[in-house]
Formats: sequence, C-alpha cells, structure tokens
Amino acid sequence: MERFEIKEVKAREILDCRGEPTVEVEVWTKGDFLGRADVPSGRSTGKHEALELRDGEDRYRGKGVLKAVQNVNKIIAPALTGRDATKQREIDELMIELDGTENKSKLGANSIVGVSLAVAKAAAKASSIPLYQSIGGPHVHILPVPFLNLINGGKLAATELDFQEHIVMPVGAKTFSEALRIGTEVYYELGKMLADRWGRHSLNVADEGGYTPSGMKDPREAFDAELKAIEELGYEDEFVLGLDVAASHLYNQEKKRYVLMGKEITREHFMDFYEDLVSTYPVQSIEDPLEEEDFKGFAELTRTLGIQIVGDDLFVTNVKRLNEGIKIGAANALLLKVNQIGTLSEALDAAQLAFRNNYGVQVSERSGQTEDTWLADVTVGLNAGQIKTGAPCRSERTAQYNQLLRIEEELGSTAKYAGKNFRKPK
Ligand code: 2PG
Ligand code: MG
Repeated sequence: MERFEIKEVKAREILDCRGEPTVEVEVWTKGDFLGRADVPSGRSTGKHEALELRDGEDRYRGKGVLKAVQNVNKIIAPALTGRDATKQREIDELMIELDGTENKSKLGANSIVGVSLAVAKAAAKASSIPLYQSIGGPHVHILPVPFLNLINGGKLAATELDFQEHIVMPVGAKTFSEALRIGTEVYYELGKMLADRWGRHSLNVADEGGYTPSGMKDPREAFDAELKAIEELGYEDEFVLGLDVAASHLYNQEKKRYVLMGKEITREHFMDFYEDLVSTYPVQSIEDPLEEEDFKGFAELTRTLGIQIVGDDLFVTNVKRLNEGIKIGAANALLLKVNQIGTLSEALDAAQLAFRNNYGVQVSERSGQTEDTWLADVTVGLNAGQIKTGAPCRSERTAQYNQLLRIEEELGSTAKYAGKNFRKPK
C-alpha cells in the first residue's frame, strides 16, 4: 500500500505550444513514484465545456493560471494526501465534491484534470505497468488511425478557409507505423504542391501543424490538394478524408445562418453542401458539421450522410449531452477531450456510454498541447481506434505519434492497427 499512498501533490505554471500558460501537476507516492501530467487548452472551444480558470490579471495578458495552481496546492493537495493513487474514481469524485459546481468553476477544470491525470500516471508507475494498460487492462491492443489534419482554417489558422481541419486518414495501412509513414510522406508531398500552386507562405504551419495556403477559401480546394498529393504517391487506396468543420464558429445566432465562403446560408443549404461533398469526395468522417445546439440537425445528417459524424462542441465529453444525442441518434461518434469535462473518470464514463450505444470514440488533442503524451496512452487504453492530434510536425504533435510508435513496439505481435474498422475496432 505504501507504494501507492499519495504523499505529495503539487502544481506549477508552465507554457503550452502556443506560449500560453497552463497547469502541470506532480503527484508523488510514498514509494517515491512520480506521476506528472500537463493540461492542454482549447481555442475553438465549446460553450458547454467545463471552466478553464485563468487569472485575468496583467501578467501573460490575463492568461496566467496561478489561481488554478494555488487551488491544487492549497485545496486539492491536502485532501488527497494519504489516499491510494489507484483509487482513481474515488479521487475524482472527491475533487468533484470539493469543487461543488456543475462546470468545475470553483477550482477550475484545469486544476482538477491535471491532478486526475497525474494520479493515473502515478498509479501506473507504482504498479510497474504502462499507463495505457493501467487505464484499459491487459486486453488493450488496438493502435488508432491517426486523423492527420494537414490543411488548417477557422479559428486555428491565419487562412481564409472556413473549415478548421482538412484531414487525411491512412485507413489502408497495415500497421500504425506504416500509417504514420505514408501520412507523413503525403504531408511532404502536399507541402511541395501547395508551395507551387498557392505560394511558399502556404508552408507556414498553424496551431496544429497543418499548412496554411494563402488565398485558398473553398474546403473542396483543400481536399483536391490532399487527394492530388495522395495520388502522386500512388496511395489512393490507402486514404480517405475527414473534416472538423467546427461549425459553431460559422454560425450567426441572431440570423440563424451560417457563413460559408463569405455567403450567408441556411442550415438546409449547409446540409445539401455536405451531401454534395460526401458524394464527390471519399469523405468518411465529419466532426461538428452544425452548430453545438442543433441535436436534430446532427441526427438528420447522421441518417442521410451514412458516414461517421463526430460530436465535439455538441457533446463536450459530457455524459448528459451524449445521452441527449443518443436518444435521437445525433452523431454516431464522440470526440473525447479529457479537459472538456475535467476528470479522467468522467471522460472514461463518456467513452463507455458511447461504446455501449454503438458510437465510435475518437480521442483528441486540444489546439494548445504540451509535450506530455498521456493522450496516446488514453487512446490505446480505450481501444478507441482513432486519434486526432494534428499534422505530423510540431513536437507537441509528434510527441503523441512517437509514443504510439513505442506502444506499438511494446505490444509486439498483439498490436493491431484499427485501419478500416476505426469506427468499431476489433
Ligand atoms: C477541435 C479542437 C482540436 P480546440 O475543435 O476539435 O482540434 O480545437 O482544442 O481549439 O478546441
Ligand atoms: Mg472540433
């Protein structure tokens, strides 16, 4: 028991990949095992996410997280000292109680989630097993399809593209390492083609490492460019395409209209646009095609498009919102972001609810990441079959891919790449 008994919990302020402050937490057990976890941060956030506590003072232009750090050190740490680090759910429930609000606005979801993940890591260390196994048990063996976001728009890039992420999915690869290799080769080839056609500034990368072609406005042009790079390399049988539209950010609440390529369009018109897109391109997954309150519209698109429809801002990794969606068949996959809800236990609950109802689960980064790799472990721990963590460039992105390569090697012959079964890996 000594090995697992929490002796110290402490937080500090560090920087994320955008140079913005975030919380890092260390949990030490009496056996001298350390779990250290960093908290990611979103920019294109959903309205119903748990609250990320920021200081709002002059330093770091209001973005400091010293209050959240204090909440860990002064309020959470004393409550956790002496507890068993393997009792994840008990610890998460205790923090939820300490906070006492619906959206973790008292202590801040960024303080709570940092502790939750650091506890999970400390427990794995003290048990001498890898984090993915500590989360998922001895049967975990699925390596995910990487949703490689190669061209960026929306709130995460200085481009004129409305859609946030134009994704390629190497579903035809045999292994994760092969998927990453061919995905990365497509990334190089695409860079060359974009620079030729759209100018060399296209090679500047956005928050998630994707290219930023100057002057490109139409998502179909992004798809055309990606397909051309794929075809040039002879990989057309290996890839399908995906999108994160992040449509809440294209929606005008008062007018009840979306703005697409400078034009105001109705929801019905937007739905027709998707029908057209899906019949023209090999698109297999669309995240947040409509704004975050339109459960009915999500249900309609799920029925009509017949592909994976992922709820991010729609569900915010929250079982209540996911249940609401399940009742009417809104979307058929959950985007899982642990910091949207604020504890690992609640995020795992959301994943289990999704699986039980035949929904897929895609584990996702935030646009503000650090070099911490718990994301890769959570993905394998859930046998989720899909991960979204940006382009294969920028260290906070490659850190996750590199961790997946290590896990693949560690699992050896039992490792199985989700490939075409990414929605229901077997
Ligand atoms: C999203 C994410 C990550 P953010 O919308 O899916 O890609 O963006 O982390 O900024 O919310
Ligand atoms: Mg999203």
